[in-house]
Amino acid sequence: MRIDVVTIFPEYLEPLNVSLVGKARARGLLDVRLHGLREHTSDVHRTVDDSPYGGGPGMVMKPEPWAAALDGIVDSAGEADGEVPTLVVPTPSGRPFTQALAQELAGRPWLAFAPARYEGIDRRVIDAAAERMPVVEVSIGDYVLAGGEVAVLVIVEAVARLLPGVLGNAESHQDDSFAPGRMADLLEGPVYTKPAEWRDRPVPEVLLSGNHGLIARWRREQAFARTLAMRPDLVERWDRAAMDKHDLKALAGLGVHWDEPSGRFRRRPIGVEE
Ligand code: JEB
Repeated sequence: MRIDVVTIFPEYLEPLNVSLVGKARARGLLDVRLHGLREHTSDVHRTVDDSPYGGGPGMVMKPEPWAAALDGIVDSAGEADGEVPTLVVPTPSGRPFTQALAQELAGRPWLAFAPARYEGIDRRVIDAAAERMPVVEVSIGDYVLAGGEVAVLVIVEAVARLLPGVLGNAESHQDDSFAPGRMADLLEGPVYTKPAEWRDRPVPEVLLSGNHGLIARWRREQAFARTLAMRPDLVERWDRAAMDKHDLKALAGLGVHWDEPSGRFRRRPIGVEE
């Protein structure tokens, strides 16, 4: 996969040289190219921002440097003409970034990222780009950052680990909490390693039992309990057909039952006794 990033802070993207993404690049699985937005200005001050039309606080990123930078990236496709990147624009008003979107992006051969600063980029840049290439405006969560660079790091890491050959078998992501399939919508429970006892805290005995059926069942119960505690909103997405009799018993112990009228699992209301 090829990834281009246009930013006024290329140094903010140094983490792309490290760890999983850095290794994927070194192994030739990922071709990451950083571009300084100010290289595409023509005034002595290398200006990338201006005051907003209509007034209001803050500054807005000027269209011309962005257009020049994006033109340069699209033109760099060269002989592979007709090839365009998918443009990913981090913004607090974007589509929520999820594992499903990470998988969608991991299926594309070429991504270009446009992390902004200030109050964002002049809208016409995104509208014009969308006439030439797929554009996805993405938000990494419901909190406010000062710019899009950290969002790029998040998205690139989530996408890179899905690329063929990037993760070793030992780090397989088949059971990830949000991956589609059996474990979808279930958070992972606790994990332990040696020593078997540490500061008077033993590892749960079942994990040392060697009984793999029992271990799998215990882990699943832990996952149910964890999901209920941390993400009760996920409970209504649980699939009845994915539960066996052991699951239903474990869930009953946690106060969760299948509700036939609504066709979903429900938490027993608290403070309401028969
Ligand atoms: C992303 C950004 C800003 C209003 C307008 C601009 C560029 N989940 C997220 N929170 N914040 C951002 C984001 C994502 N993805 C984000 C790009 C920019 C914030 N800002 C600051 C804040 N409020 C400028």
